[in-house]
Amino acid sequence: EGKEKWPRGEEKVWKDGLRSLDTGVSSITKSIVNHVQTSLARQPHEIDNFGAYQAAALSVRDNLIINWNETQLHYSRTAGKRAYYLSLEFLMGRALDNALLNLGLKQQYTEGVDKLGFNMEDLLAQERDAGLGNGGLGRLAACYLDSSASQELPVWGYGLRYRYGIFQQLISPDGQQLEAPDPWLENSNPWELPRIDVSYEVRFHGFAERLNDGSGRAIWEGGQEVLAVAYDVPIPGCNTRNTNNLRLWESKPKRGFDLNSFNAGDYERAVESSNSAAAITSVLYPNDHTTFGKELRLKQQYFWTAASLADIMRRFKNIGRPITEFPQYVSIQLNDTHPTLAVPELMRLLVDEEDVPWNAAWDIVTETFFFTNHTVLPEALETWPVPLMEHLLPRHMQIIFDINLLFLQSVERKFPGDRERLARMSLIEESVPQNVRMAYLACIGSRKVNGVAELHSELVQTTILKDFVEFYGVSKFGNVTNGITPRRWLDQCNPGLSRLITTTLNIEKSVWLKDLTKLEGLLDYVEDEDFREDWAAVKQANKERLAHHMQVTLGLNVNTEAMFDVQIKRLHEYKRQTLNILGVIHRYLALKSMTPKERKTVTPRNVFFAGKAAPGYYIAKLTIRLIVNVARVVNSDPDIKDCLNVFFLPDYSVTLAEVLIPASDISQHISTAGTEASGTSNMKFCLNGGLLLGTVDGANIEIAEEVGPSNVFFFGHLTPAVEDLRYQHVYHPVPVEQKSPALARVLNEISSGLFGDSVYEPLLNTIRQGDYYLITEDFDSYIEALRMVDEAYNDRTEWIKKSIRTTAKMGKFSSDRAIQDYAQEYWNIESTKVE
Ligand code: NBG
Repeated sequence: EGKEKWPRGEEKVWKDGLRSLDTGVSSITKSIVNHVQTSLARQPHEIDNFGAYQAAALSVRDNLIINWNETQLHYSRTAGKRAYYLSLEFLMGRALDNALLNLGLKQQYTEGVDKLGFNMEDLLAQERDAGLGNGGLGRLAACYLDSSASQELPVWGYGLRYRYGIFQQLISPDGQQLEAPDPWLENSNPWELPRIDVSYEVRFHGFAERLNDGSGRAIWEGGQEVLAVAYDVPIPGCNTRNTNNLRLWESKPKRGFDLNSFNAGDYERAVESSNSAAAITSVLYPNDHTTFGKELRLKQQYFWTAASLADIMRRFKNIGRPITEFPQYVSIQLNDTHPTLAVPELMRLLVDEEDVPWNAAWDIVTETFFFTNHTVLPEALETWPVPLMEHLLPRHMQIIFDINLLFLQSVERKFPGDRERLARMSLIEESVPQNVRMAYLACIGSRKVNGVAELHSELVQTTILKDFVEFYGVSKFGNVTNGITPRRWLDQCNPGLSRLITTTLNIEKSVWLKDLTKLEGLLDYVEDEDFREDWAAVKQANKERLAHHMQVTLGLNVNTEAMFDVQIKRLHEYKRQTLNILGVIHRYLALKSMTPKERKTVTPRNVFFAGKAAPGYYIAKLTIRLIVNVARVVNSDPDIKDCLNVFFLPDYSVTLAEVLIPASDISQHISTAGTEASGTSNMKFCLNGGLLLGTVDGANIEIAEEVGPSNVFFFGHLTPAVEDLRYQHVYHPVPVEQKSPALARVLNEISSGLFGDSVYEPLLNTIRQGDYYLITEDFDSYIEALRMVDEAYNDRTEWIKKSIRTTAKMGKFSSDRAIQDYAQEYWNIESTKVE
């Protein structure tokens, strides 16, 4: 990175050898053929779609690398402040289409590929998703990378290069989720560059000995050392040469194997230690909103933060500024608590290795880090057992105890004698064994703490971090409402709508893609009948595209005249897919009790579900099973199948979302109020002209504020009521029959075996007893909201107007706005364009 001088040889010869970007069709076809011939070592006559995809991808990668190099040189030369986004998950999806669109080369490559006898769509379909994330948190990180590059901001992502991404979901005929591994790197990955020259040693275990010389320093030795090797993934910006970097670490044994064991004749033991090093980055943990406390997960977290910080420190040192200026050149965003070990790790680097006095080091740390919280669900707040941490990271445990001691002393000074407060705020939970509270460590180690939507940020400040707000004051706490990249989530996934918008607004596509508030211009055309017809035709084509996809991949027939009603997200009780399927059963029962003539007047409806359940989440898996069996019964009922169909699409992914979202008329975001921090698919659906059916939760609220209350369908209790209602359910339970007879009837039909034998009782009992997620409380208003959706859909002209108004008002939810919020309010970095 950033070498300026020609180290050897003749400058002119070097310069003549440098390649420039491919932009013309003929240079593109040349480069593709060249990759077939050399990189792939294959004959033109035996190239199939996959080979052609690989060659095209390598050719695009060449362009990305040229831009990447220019960008890194530019960032080093300007030596300005940089920001780093530390995330254990980056849910990137496919790269080829995104790269072509951002480079502005889609048209040329499509023509080139055509000349070589291939079809671009077929090649795009060859690519495997990079599924290095669970859901919203990981996809948010991916959207932020796209926006950082597009906004020409010097931001790098740091993550792990998992050999296996999120598991592949299979659904057995009786509705059980089965998990298969996702060996996404199997056929080689053209989108990464191995950097064998960039590697760091990371230590585990061993002994930490304090020097007790008043400096706070210690020496940490022994244990196991593992190598972190960098793989770089270029991140192209939209309509700019700026190409940022996502650096992913792979773990490797420091030496091939343990020579001592090998010489002692124990070959197996020798190889074992190398296996344990490689295991660190072997697999993405498939849990979301919950932590298992597994040692390997903690190893991943430290391995990744240590390598990333070493790399950031090395880059900072290249600038040659004194260490106290570190925060003037570096901001680091902690994406949830997963990278919190970066706080004690930076303390260790500064105090033990750079000889910075403790207090000065702490000032540097607390100027450098920023922390985003992504959930207030209590079961999701990460803690680690002290004995485990002590065993794996003895020096970090010491540092955490020291941070805690000094912190509690300052709390004591502010609130003298308030013992309960000290216990509440301690970084150490006094359980057996003790636990380290990672959210508190991230909070006190950071300059700013933010939530991801207005309501959520409010809840962070009034619930989980209330004491910290009282201690630090509110100015340390803020909100950055999430956003989504309109490049992938409109231009790429919905080319028809993108074209219609560009011709209607009559401006360059990249202009509105990079200033999404420009979509407001569409409001001028709401009363234009021709435009409305075009708008409706795009939606219809997207519904047909989805139907075709389901026909080809699942052999299913989908009625494209029906309303498309979609709920796609991780399976979780708080997201209430259960409420949705109970509503479907309610509809089914209502249809059954109609005469055939009455049924003919009903607008047909297709209800789509997709989403993965954490492998150990029993109730979530049972919900999938119920959905699949309801689908089986409903879709095969001759009375009903013309007015209601239910589908569970297996193996939800970024790529599947790209087909589902543009096809939706209405989508459901129906979490119990106060539980969904933000949600981001709600924004994607609305951007694509789908209307929203939701609770007053997360970013739904801000979407409604933008598009206006008459363009969304809201129902259910509000956040302040939730706590009381839960209390009543526990201490003054009222039978479901009394609360909601309609729901009681649905539950009884399930119990009586309408959808198969009695496996569903544990799921039903979560509703009948306790009902933590308040299905009973919200059921009737949910059914009423569905009725209003039906009614509104029957006035097709009005519906299309709502759809246009919704898209038009989504400007706020571009991740460009969100990333500018972070850049300006938090990181203090500036855009810098590569010319
Ligand atoms: C999730 C929230 C979503 C939010 C994403 C991105 C976690 C822990 N949280 O509501 O549940 O949209 O984060 O912020 O995955």
